[in-house]
Amino acid sequence: MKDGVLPHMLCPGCGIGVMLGALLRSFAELDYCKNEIVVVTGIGCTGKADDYLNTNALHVTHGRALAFATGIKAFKPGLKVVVLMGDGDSVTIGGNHFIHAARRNIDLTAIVINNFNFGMTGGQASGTTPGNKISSTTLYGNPERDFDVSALACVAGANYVARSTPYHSWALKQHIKEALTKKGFSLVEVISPCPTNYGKSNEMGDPLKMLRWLKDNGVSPEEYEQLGESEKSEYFAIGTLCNRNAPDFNTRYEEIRAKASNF
Ligand SMILES: Cc1ncc(C[n+]2csc(CCOP(=O)(O)OP(=O)(O)O)c2C)c(N)n1
Ligand code: SF4
Ligand SMILES: [Mg+2]
Repeated sequence: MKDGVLPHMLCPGCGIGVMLGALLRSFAELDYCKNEIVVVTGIGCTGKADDYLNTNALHVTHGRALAFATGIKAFKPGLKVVVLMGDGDSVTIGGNHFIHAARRNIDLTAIVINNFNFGMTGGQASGTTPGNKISSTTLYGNPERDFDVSALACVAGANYVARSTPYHSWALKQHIKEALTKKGFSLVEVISPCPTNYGKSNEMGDPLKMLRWLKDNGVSPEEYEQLGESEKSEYFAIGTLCNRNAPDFNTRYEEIRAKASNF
């Protein structure tokens, strides 16, 4: 942990701390040694998370965490690479890196805190702010539609995709463990409260009410499929959403290199 980072910078009711707790418990339960882990972060409230870790860490430019992480994994395949990003970092400013990391099926674990806005800079709309919702840049409602972060990773080629919330903290930890042990690109999307910006702008109530919203509106993928189109915008599916075993980038690269060396 860095000097001077306590008391921590997170607002009361923020979901980032629960994600961090679940990640640390996952490392401990999997018996990972801190020297074999690299945590890569971008910029934002989520991007500050590595301040509280004593693993190897790389804190890089906004939207570019997956590009740096790809480089680490390509050249040091033995390292366990974990990337912590906000929705702004991952699928807004960094959207191109996100789809290509999933398409390459590079063997790393991305954890995306989706709080539906650019939290750190005052609650501007991001690529996951739902249509009609209020943010500091869409004061009368967002005219755009939002990305489904998990669906995007799944169609782009990720091997493992799960969605959870800080309310479902035990399931969140289990998904992180599955993601960490899965070969190939794995994503855990964490639908997370930002009471200070998104929650306040959209009158979602205090942190407790926001947690209740996560409890009530996170449903199983089967239940979600049964919902009508208008209801779907109010609910979200939680659980494992995609699970396959396609060969990861490093495996394919080594196969091709072996073929090339036979010429
Ligand atoms: C290239 C660049 N553009 C914009 C910024 C300003 N900036 C810093 S943090 C941030 C918002 C981060 O939002 P998100 O990734 O969703 O993380 P959160 O704070 O919500 O956890 C922005 C826009 C920056 N630092 N660098
Ligand atoms: S601004 Fe939002 S995301 Fe950032 S620490 Fe506060 S509650 Fe969390
Ligand atoms: Mg955000």
